Amino acid sequence: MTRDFPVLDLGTQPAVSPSDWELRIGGATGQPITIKWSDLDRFPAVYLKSDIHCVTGWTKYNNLWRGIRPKWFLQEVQPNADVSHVMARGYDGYSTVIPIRAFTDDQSLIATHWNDEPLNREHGGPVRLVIPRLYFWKSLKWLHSLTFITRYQHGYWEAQGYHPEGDPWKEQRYE
Ligand SMILES: Nc1nc2c(c(=O)[nH]1)N[C@H]1C(S)=C(S)[C@@H](COP(=O)(O)O)O[C@H]1N2
Ligand SMILES: [Mo]
Repeated sequence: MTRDFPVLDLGTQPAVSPSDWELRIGGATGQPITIKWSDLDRFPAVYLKSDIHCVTGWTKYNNLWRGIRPKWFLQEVQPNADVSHVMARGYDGYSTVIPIRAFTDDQSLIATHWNDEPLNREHGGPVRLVIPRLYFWKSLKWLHSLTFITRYQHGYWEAQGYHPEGDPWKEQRYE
């Protein structure tokens, strides 16, 4: 199933079962919440086809992702008006920073399925982000928390010189 779909991470692939999975949403919001797997049913699932652009040069076209739209979450969480970015953290300790506009883009997903199969552990299951308008390092695997922030901060790769935005069409690879 993962043929021609490279696996890239820090070297640990946390095993998180759907029943253990938790997503903590907080930061600059009046309404911090924790979301569990069964809560995802409250939101409509959508299918989106998108391409993967990795900063190291590979591209993988026509991935069919299934998940829920980040902007639907926001209706529950109500981030403050001055929120500029979301800091996403994974169960492996990895983090990445995403401009709020890219996070709420219609192409973005909190994904549970890839090509009609539940997301496997290697590719970030049970739940990962898919932010197709940005380079793939922003598509965080093993999603564990989302923190709304009002000023840019580095995530893991951004602290090592990757670009704060990471727009493939502008070739924003490194600063
Ligand atoms: N939690 C977590 N998410 C992550 C990473 C990571 O190390 N940990 N690596 C990023 C990088 S650099 C890339 S290129 C993609 C790779 O996703 P894939 O393994 O599904 O191809 O995941 C991104 N999301
Ligand atoms: Mo990457």
